[in-house]
Amino acid sequence: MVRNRSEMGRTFFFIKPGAVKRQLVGEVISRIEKKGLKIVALKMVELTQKEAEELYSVHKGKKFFKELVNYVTSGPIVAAIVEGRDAVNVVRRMIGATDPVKAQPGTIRGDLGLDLTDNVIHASDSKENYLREKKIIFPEVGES
Ligand code: FUP
Repeated sequence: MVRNRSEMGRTFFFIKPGAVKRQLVGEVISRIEKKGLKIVALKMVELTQKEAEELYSVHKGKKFFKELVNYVTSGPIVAAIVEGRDAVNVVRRMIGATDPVKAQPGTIRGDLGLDLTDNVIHASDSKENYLREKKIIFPEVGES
């Protein structure tokens, strides 16, 4: 079905180091692809301390900030940009609540995680944050 271009959107997510170590990359990407979202960009990287601090800059100063930055820099992550109808909100609903204990079964965090910091996946929560976050990992991908 041809969709109105204005309904289309992009979002950014990354699979966290714990989930990469647990070999859940295929499972997570498969769920997102099966939903109908199209992968526009995909890469495995190790975040530098500076990149991690930029990604989580909204949490700077909070007591869990240092632990969070240490955790996301502890091993490779798999980051992606995906495209589809209302992508930001669709992916946020698919990942579920921040704390996997509270995330509904059927969501990525609800089904695949248990720990709050090691909560499987990060995804942008607004178009503004998508543009800010994707620039850190995918500076070569244009804004749209
Ligand atoms: P989310 O957008 O769902 O990833 O949630 P937040 O932006 O509120 O939190 C960012 C990350 O900080 C979460 F992935 C988990 C981590 N976190 C903690 O480790 N401890 C806390 O008390 C809150 C969040």
